Formats: sequence, structure tokens, C-alpha cells
Amino acid sequence: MSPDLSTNGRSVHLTKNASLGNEEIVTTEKTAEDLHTLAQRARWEVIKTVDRAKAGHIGGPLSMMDLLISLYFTELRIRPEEPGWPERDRFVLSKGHAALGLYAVLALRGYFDLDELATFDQGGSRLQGHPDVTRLPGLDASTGSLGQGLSFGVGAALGARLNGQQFHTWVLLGDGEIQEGMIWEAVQVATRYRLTNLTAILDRNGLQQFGLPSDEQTSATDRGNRRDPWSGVDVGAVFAAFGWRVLALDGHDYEAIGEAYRQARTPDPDGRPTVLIAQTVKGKGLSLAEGTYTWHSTVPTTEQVDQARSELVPDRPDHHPTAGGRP
Ligand SMILES: Cc1ncc(C[n+]2csc(CCOP(=O)(O)OP(=O)(O)O)c2C)c(N)n1
Repeated sequence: MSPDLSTNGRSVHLTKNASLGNEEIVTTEKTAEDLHTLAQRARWEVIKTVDRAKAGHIGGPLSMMDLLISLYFTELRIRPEEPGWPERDRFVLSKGHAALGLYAVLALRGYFDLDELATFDQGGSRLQGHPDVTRLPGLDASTGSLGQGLSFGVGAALGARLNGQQFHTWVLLGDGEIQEGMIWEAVQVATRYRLTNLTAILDRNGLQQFGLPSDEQTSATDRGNRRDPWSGVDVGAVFAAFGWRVLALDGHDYEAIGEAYRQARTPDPDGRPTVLIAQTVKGKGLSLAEGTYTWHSTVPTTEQVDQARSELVPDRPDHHPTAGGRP
């Protein structure tokens, strides 16, 4: 079944969520094919928007896209028409530089019109280069300075417990981001308070912006091979040693993602917070960009935009830079 994108994601297939103990309609039913179609469309919106804005990130939004589409269309208990609903699940995009990917998903999910993506990164826009909670309803945290989102998530999860609320808190981390010491402070506090209502999702794409020195230094300006410093490290074992429940998955396999989300929401009987180690490919979906660090934040050429459209949304000739498609 194909998703009805013509309604901007609003006429999704809805189910009642019995576990909330009421008739709230909060989640949607989607097949793996539906999710793939949505994710490819969202990836295209990212490329198209970076092309228009002549700024933004591509590699990180594309690597997390299957995780995010699955989260927003099958798992999160949210009301796009009431973004501030107090019982909503909380979501923190800790790797805030991937904001554009989140905006594309929020638009497809019905928080705002897709057309608004054309304002991305402009002064006065609600869609800043990094998420700004003071501007855009639907966001739960402002992020962009890497390392802070998990601490915010700990606070939200602890607050839920203290207030007797049932919502779950989800935090999406980059694997380069976990170099930040503040992440590990939050990891310890989450264990200390037995936050079973907190899930971290690690986008393990193996690349960051810059990285370790190359094996062979080629020049004084060499900024490394862009592998993240956790390359070769069993990061799941590290979280486990800190007392977290660890689930490993393929971050592009919708069935595995859905199953991991269901498990993560189910409170761990041993009282541990949960981390999902999602193996992903940076730039996923665009063959030019897959596994290539230079696509972390790059403005594509006209030819590359055309290639992206033909790979991601071959049936949508709605944006063609060479045909004057830019607003
Ligand atoms: C505290 C801080 N230091 C540096 C940056 C600049 N920066 C933006 S993205 C990035 C790389 C992040 O890598 P990763 O977390 O692996 O993200 P992904 O590969 O998923 O895009 C860096 C260093 C930042 N935003 N915040």
C-alpha cells in the first residue's frame, strides 16, 4: 500500500493505542514498502532543499532517515495537530546538524506543509539550520552543539517519572557525537536512575565531519580520514558496561527497526535504559554519497541533483534545476 503523500501525510492509516488506556489515536500503520517510499521522498526533500538553500547537511540526514521515518510513522505517540500534547513521546535529535532530515519527516507527518522547506536556513524561518524549539512547534529540544541531547533526554525521562507520566523519551545520537564527554555523564545518570523510559538510538554510520589523523599524513592541512574515533570499538559493549540494555540492528531494515522500537519501549525488567546500536550508511539512498565523508555537508551540482531525483523519486519530475525549478 502506498502512502498518501498528496495530503501531506495527514490521511495516514490510524490505529487506537490501547496501552494508553484511552481512545487516543496516536500511531500509524505502515508496511515496509510504505516506509521505504516515505524515506526516499524525505531524502529527496533533503537534497532538493540543500540545493535551494545552497547550504545544509546531506550525509547525516540520509543515514538516519529509515530510523526516523519508522519512528515518526509507526512508533511515536504524538499528535501532529496538537504538537504540545503533554503526554506525547519526546524526541531529541541530538545530532542537530541533521535538522533538515527531521524537518522533512515532520512535514511528511503533517506538522507543517512541505512547501515550508523552501524557507530552510533563511533568517526568520522556523526551519533553522539547527533545530530551534522556540520557533517550531513539534520540536522538543534545541540542539546543534553536539553532546547535549542525551542529558536533555535524561531530564525528560526523569521528569516523566516524577510527574507520573507514561510517555517514552527517544534521543538520536551520532557516532562521532559520542566523543563528547557530556554524553557519558548522561549515560551514567540514566543508569543511576534506572530510566527504563529512555531510549538512545545511535546512528552508527562510521563517519563524521573530520576524524583521526590519516595513516599517512599527506600534507600539513590533512584533517584526517573522517572515520569516527569509535571505529573498531564495540560501542555496544561500552554501553553495556555502563549498565545499559543494548540492542543491535541494521538501521535500514524496517522490520528490524520496528522490532527494536517495540522492545525498547517495553521496560527492561532489570531497570536498564536502552540503546539501539543502528548500523547505517552515511549518505544512504544516494549512490554518489553513500559512505563518502565529503557528503557530510555539501551543496550538490545540478547534475548531482538530477541524479538524486532519478534515484530517489524517479516518478516525480517536480524539481529540475536546469528547467528553472528553483523558487
Ligand atoms: C560541540 C560541537 N563540536 C563540533 C561540531 C561541528 N560538527 C557538526 S557535525 C560534526 C560531525 C558529527 O559526526 P556524527 O555525530 O558522526 O554525525 P553524522 O555522521 O551522523 O552526521 C561536527 C564535528 C558541533 N556541531 N558541535
